[in-house]
Amino acid sequence: MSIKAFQPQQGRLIVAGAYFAGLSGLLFVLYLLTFVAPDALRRRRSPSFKQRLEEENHRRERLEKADRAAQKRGGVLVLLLILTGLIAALLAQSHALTRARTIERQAAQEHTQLRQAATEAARLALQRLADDPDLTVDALSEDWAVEQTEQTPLGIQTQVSVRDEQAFFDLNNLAAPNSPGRRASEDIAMDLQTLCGDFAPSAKTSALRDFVDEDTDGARETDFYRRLVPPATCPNRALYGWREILHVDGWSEEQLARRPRASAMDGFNASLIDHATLIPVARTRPIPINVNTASRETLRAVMGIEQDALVDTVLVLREIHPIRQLDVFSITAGPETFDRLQPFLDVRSHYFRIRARAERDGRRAAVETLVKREDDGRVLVLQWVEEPS
Ligand SMILES: [Ca+2]
Ligand SMILES: [Ca+2]
Repeated sequence: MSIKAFQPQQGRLIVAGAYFAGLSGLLFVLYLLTFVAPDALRRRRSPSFKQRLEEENHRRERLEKADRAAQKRGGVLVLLLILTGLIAALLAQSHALTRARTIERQAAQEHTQLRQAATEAARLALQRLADDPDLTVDALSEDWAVEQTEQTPLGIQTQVSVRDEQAFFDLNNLAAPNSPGRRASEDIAMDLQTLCGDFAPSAKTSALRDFVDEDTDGARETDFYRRLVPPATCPNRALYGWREILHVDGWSEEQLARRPRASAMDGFNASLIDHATLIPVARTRPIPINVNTASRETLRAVMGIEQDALVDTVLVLREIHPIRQLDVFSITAGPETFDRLQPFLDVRSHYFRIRARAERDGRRAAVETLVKREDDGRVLVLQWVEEPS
């Protein structure tokens, strides 16, 4: 039956239900008067009824007393159970805390051991640099350039490599003033960016020079950065690392991304971070590249994209043995070109970056340090960075 069909009959059903309830009530009252009431009157008039009633009351009192005693015992039991649970929970928490502290202490000890191993590996690399038997020339065939892998008695694997920072063109050279008659560091920086597929590097390079040079004469100096929202600063000093270059107007992660080698733009698909570096030291003259360790792209950028013959001569000569004198290029390039390039070229290196890593059971620690090796072989630490664990 649908709800609409049920509604008209609803009133009638209620009335029928009320009649039925009234009739049932009447029948119940008749039953009480006929059967229950006479029997009750008889029992009440009986002499033994009062005695039975008293006995019944006594029995009920005894039962109630026994019930109360049982309830008391039950309460004590529940309290004991709660207390036992609380003690167990406290013991479990104390055990968990002790265990967490032990794990924390073990992790700290583990990290200390790994740090010590990485530091020791870096120190040995510094020693190899200082022990270089020939400080007048540096090439990648020398002992310091060989990556070292070792295992300590504690079972820690260490790996250390030394990178010649002068194998790269230092973009902080833009902080040094250009000398008359010499190649400008901006031209090198722009040629390098062109080799990296950036064919409009002029504004970015100019902004980078303003950012790192001491003076405040330029379009992208302090005034420009103060007007930005939010306001920024122009440090007017050599940059400490790649993160800082991202604050230079026009520079972004895109310039620092590693580009795929297999590109249709063959010859212009180099990655800037593979051929440039940032040595964080103030200077009045550029820090040159080492012709024995620089990549082909770095040599092309420094010597000029049109100097392919000179670049090829360098690559051929250094294959035979490390280049000891730069004069040899005076013949290939001509004295004038050689003179222009000379401030940016060297056959030895002073700046090196050491990366040491220690590893055991998947945990590791790493240190990176930038050092300067003086002409007499003394090695000075310029930067020391520990990788957070
Ligand atoms: Ca050497
Ligand atoms: Ca400046």
